[in-house]
Amino acid sequence: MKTRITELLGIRYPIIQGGMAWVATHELAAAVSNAGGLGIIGAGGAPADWVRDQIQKAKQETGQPFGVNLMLMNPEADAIAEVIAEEKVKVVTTGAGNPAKYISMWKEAGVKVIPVVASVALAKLMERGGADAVIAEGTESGGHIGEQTTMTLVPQVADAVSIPVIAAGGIADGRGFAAAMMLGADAVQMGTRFVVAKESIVHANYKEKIIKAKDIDSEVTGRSTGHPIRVLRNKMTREYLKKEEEGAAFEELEQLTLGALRKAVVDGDVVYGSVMAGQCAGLVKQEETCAQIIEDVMQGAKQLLGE
Ligand code: TUI
Repeated sequence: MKTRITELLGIRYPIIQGGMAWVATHELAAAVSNAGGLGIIGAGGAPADWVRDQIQKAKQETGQPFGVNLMLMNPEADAIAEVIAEEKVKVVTTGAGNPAKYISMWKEAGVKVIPVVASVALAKLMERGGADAVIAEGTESGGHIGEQTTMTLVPQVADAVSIPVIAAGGIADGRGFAAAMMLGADAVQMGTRFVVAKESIVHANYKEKIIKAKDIDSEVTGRSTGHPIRVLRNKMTREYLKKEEEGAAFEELEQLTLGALRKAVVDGDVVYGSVMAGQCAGLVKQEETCAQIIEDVMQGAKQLLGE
């Protein structure tokens, strides 16, 4: 399937893997790229030298284009932005902030720039600043989220900018892909479904928790702190939401979540850890290879879209 995004990035299928902190390592990114999508290494809160090492490993594992996601709240964001330019990574996506100050450096290095936006205003700002495309990410997503739903955000962003739009949030199968195209998207980004991929290094407990999740099993922690994060419900979220309701201080809440994502992904502690996942977790039924996931999404979409 050809779209403005497959043309822009030189990839076979308009499917991008979310740049998930701790989850989106070189193993997952290379597997997605080798399967014809765009794999992304998630810098998350990691140091710059870790990101460089991941990029170099991915270059060994795939000859296809791949990207890096820069989470803008990372204290080493400046250094990581430079690593991305130095390593001439094909694509950078950004999240949880405004990447305007890095765009010219990346463009000069030939890096395609695709910021995640959660509003029309930021999408327009990014287009004016030279972004090559934007990812319009709805509140159905896992992790750090905005307020708008994918259903409302994607068409409004598509109307507001002339660069390609990638839809994210709630998309896990061919139906979601087809719907995103109908909303005006040129590609989709999927996170939750790729967490459960065979090539994903995530702990088996985390994958199992996603596979077992039902429609109503995600919750949003941190609305009161200004950092809303969608995760699957467990002991940690129950405690967190109770404390939040009681008006707990930022520091106390931070204490509950500090290192919690690592705990879930690496140690498999899905009781006290932060099991970030989107509302589409209920659509994810089994562990499959990245190639099987992409094949399934594209097959389903092609039937619906009649292509
Ligand atoms: O970034 C994400 N999702 C994430 S990042 C993350 S790591 C983390 N861990 C603990 C605490 C905080 C983060 C987990 N999940 N998605 C992309 C995204 N960006 N979603 C929403 C936004 C966004 C929101 C507001 C982007 C820009 C924005 O406004 C920026 C501005 O300054 O105008």
